[in-house]
Amino acid sequence: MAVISRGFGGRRRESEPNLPPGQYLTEDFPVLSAGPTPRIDTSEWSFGIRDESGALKSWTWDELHALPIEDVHTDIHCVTRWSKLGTNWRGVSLDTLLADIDTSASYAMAHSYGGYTTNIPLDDLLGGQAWIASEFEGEPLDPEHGGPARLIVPHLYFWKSAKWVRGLTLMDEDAPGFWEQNGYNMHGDPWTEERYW
Ligand SMILES: Nc1nc2c(c(=O)[nH]1)N[C@H]1C(S)=C(S)[C@@H](COP(=O)(O)O)O[C@H]1N2
Ligand SMILES: [Mo]
Repeated sequence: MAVISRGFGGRRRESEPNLPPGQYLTEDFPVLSAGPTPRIDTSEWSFGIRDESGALKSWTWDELHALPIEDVHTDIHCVTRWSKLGTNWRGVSLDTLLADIDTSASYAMAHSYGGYTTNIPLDDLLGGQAWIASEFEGEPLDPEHGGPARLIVPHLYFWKSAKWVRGLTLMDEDAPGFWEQNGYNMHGDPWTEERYW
């Protein structure tokens, strides 16, 4: 028995098992950015991972795209309560990028062009849970949505999915990123409503 009602421009299906608590469904793709959209040419783009000893490994756009690209079919959940089910992305798995990096760190800080940061436990970036995505629904990712490439960690609230990502810093100790310093949760699991501290 499906219960469907309309409101706030979104549809709430109480019986939708893929909708985490407190979320409503949207067919739109809202843009949520804390500042202006940076424009980064792929010829100038790079992605780097700095480990806890300070060693840096980085990839140019072409180097990144020479790695295996995966199709990702996933739901996304924003802490402002919209969820979008069944989105399609293409990107390089963080498993691939972290494979050659010898680290005992437990946390990562994602850094974006434009200055945004967000912290994520390393375990949440491994095991087929996170990608550097450059395509959405068969098209290059729009700049407003983080193009040329963004992090996606879709099992966590979407603020962890840093748009215009330029790198990760691996850390032994957890530290808060941009929204986390402003009261958002250090982890952000939508199923247990880890919204704020
Ligand atoms: N660099 C950057 N990444 C970001 C943000 C941002 O402001 N800057 N906002 C976050 C938040 S709060 C959400 S909900 C999603 C929104 O992604 P969208 O604009 O593609 O919907 O991006 C996340 N990543
Ligand atoms: Mo968000």
